[in-house]
Amino acid sequence: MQSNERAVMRVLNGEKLERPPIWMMRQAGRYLPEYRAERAKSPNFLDFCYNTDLATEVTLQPIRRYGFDAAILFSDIFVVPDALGYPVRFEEGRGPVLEPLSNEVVGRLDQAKVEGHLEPVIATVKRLRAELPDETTLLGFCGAPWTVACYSVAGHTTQDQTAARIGSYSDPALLQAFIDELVEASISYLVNQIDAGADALQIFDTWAGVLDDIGFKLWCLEPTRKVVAGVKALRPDAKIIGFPKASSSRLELYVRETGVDAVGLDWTVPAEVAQKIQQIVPVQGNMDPMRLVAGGTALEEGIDYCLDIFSKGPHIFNLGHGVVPQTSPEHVAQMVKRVKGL
Ligand code: 1CP
Repeated sequence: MQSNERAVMRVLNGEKLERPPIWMMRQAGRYLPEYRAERAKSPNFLDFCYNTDLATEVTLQPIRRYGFDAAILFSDIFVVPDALGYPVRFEEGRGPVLEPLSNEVVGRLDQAKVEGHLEPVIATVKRLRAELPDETTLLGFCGAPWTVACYSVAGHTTQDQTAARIGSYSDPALLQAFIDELVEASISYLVNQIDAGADALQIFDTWAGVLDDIGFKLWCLEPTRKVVAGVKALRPDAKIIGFPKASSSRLELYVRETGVDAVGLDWTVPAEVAQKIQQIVPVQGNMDPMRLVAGGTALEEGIDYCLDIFSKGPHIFNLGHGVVPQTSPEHVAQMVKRVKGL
């Protein structure tokens, strides 16, 4: 099968399908018992990401169980700073812990180490393309520079990225220097994913929505535009989905300024905005993941609403953000069936 015949790729090429293809952000993860079993084999989360056997296995699990139309490479946004030599680790029950951003740590980053360090992830992409069903699209990804930088400035997960916003105002030169390193490393990482067999790529900008107007231009639009342009300069046919979370009112600007081929929508994007964007580029989304936790009529209503509002143009069914660990695997099966009209 040609890559452009796969359902998700057809939509990314602008086709409207009778039934939208479906995949789910964070589809490999803790809501699946088979994921937890594999995860237990590697207590260190980054080691888990760099273990080609384990990462291949957990990427395939949701494809086997549900027959999603796309698989997303199992990895994490923090493999890029890790590859640059940025101190990052995962703590049980706490999540990512990074050394706070400083001129000293940025000065120590080394682009020359990136490709070699990420080789196991690229090996996973190759294995996945060989093992996935022919009709399944393989998605690669990276974190958007701003979202990765948010965790670096704060040093850990926060609710509203107060520390990163203050840092962006008090020392923009430091943030810019780090973002520039992330842009360069992300371009090489994404190009290598394409060369290894990824059909398309997604850039996750989970924290785009906390920025003010000036910051959005500097830290979301500009770095994303550079990553997209950098990848496309080397691989002009690469398809890129942008996901600037919580950026409803800036989606049109984002699409125009970054050059992404499609855009992921979170669940707060109103139908009128979503439909307007869908006339410009294919869209992906956007059911609230909490409907998937609740199940029952709330789930059915959410699915039907999405199918209805996006029925006039190219659409990939997805959640508005990642599936959460407390989700019942049975609800996911019900969602896939309903979206597929079974
Ligand atoms: O213990 C575990 O098993 C760790 C949980 C976990 C998982 C399953 C983490 C740690 N990362 C991942 C995988 C992952 N992360 C994938 C691939 C799998 C898939 O989608 O099926 C992807 C695409 C990501 C991307 C990611 N990581 C983002 C962007 C998308 C999003 O969900 O917002 C972000 C912000 C992260 C950071 C991250 N990774 C992990 C944690 C605990 C965190 C912090 C999250 C937070 O701030 O709340």
